[in-house]
Amino acid sequence: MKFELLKTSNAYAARAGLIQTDHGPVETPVFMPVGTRGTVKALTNEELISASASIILGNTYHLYLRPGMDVIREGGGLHKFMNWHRPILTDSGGYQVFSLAHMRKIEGDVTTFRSHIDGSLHTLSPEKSMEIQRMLGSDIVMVFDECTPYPCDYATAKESLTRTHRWERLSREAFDATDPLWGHTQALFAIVQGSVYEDLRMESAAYLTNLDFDGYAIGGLAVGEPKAIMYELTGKVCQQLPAEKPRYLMGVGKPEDIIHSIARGVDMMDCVLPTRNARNGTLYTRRGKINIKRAEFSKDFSPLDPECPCPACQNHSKAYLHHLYKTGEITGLRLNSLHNITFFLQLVREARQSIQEGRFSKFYENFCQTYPMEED
Ligand code: PRF
Ligand code: ZN
Repeated sequence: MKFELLKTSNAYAARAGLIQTDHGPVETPVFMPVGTRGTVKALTNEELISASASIILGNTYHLYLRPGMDVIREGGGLHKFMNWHRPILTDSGGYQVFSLAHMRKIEGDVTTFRSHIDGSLHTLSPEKSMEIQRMLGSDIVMVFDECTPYPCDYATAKESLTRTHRWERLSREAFDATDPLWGHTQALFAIVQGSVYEDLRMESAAYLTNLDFDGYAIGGLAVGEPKAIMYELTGKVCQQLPAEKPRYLMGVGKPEDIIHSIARGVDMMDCVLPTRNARNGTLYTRRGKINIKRAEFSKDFSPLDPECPCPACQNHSKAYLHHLYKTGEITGLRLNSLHNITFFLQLVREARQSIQEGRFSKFYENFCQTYPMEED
C-alpha cells in the first residue's frame, strides 16, 4: 500500500491524499460504506460502484461466525467470494466482541465469548484476528484492540490501554510472521485508544507511531462522549500522528461529524448510519435529515433532492418513497439506502475537491452555516 499526500488546507488540517492498493486507488478523504456480513445491506456491488464507492468495510467478527472461515477459504477470499474487486478494509473483531458478543472473558491475550447468533463458544486474540484477516484477504487489516466504553475512569482506561498496546504489538508480530494468501498485498493499521484522556491519547499515538504501521486509526470515540470532546481529541491525535500516513476515524459518523473530522485531519471514516437510517426511513439532504414516513410527504410529488444523481431522486417522488416505506416494500429500503450512500459519498467527495482546489475553508464554513447541527 502507498499513501501520497496531495494537498493540505491552509486554515484547517484537512488533507487530500491518495492510497494505492493492489485492488486500485482510494482517494482521501473517503467515506467507507459498511458491509459487515459481506454485503452493504440492501445494495449490490454494481450499485455501490455507480455511487462511486471506492472501498468498503467488512467485519472479522461477523464473517468468522458466518459463513465461517471454511467457506471464505474455499470461496477464494472475501473479494472473490463477494465478487467485489475494489479495496476492502476489515475491522479486527476487537470492537464487535466487546459490543455484541455475550459472556466475554479476557484471559491473558485471549478473549473468550459466546456468539450473539447461537450462543456457541469462541475465542479471539491478536494472532487469531490476524489469521482470519489474512484468510479474508482484506487490503487493509486492523489490529486487535479493546474499545473502552464511555464513561471510563482513568485507571480503567490506562489499564485497558496497556493491554491494547500489547495486543497491537502482538498483532504486528503475527501479521509480519505470516504471508498474504491470495496474491495481493495487505496493509496493517494501528488503533489509537485512551478513552477521553488527552495524556493517554498522546501516549498511544507516540507508542504506535514507533511500531511503524501503514496507517493509524482513532478508536474509542463516538461511543457516547460529548461531541466537543470527540472533535477536540480527534484534532489533537491527528496532530500527533505522522503526516505521511493515512488516518482513520472509526465509526464516524453523522454528516457534521464527518466534515468536522476532515477539518481536523482525518482521511478515512466509516459508519452504518447511511444504511441503517435508510432502513428506518431517515434520509439525508443538504439541509439535514428528514423522516420519509411523516404524513407531510404523503402527497409531496417532488423529488427528495433534484440534484442527487441516485435512482431514488432521479426516478421517484417523496410521496412514492413515503408510500413504499409505509407499505413495507423492499424496494423502498433499497431506494433509501441508495440515496443515503450516494449522499455520504458525494459529501466527502465534495470536501476532497474543495481541499484540492484550495477552497476548503469556504466549503467548511458554508457547510456549518447550512447543515443543522444536532445536540449531544
Ligand atoms: N475499535 C475497533 N473498531 C471500532 C472502534 C474501535 O474503537 C470504534 C469506535 N468508534 C468503531 N469501530 N476495532
Ligand atoms: Zn438521492
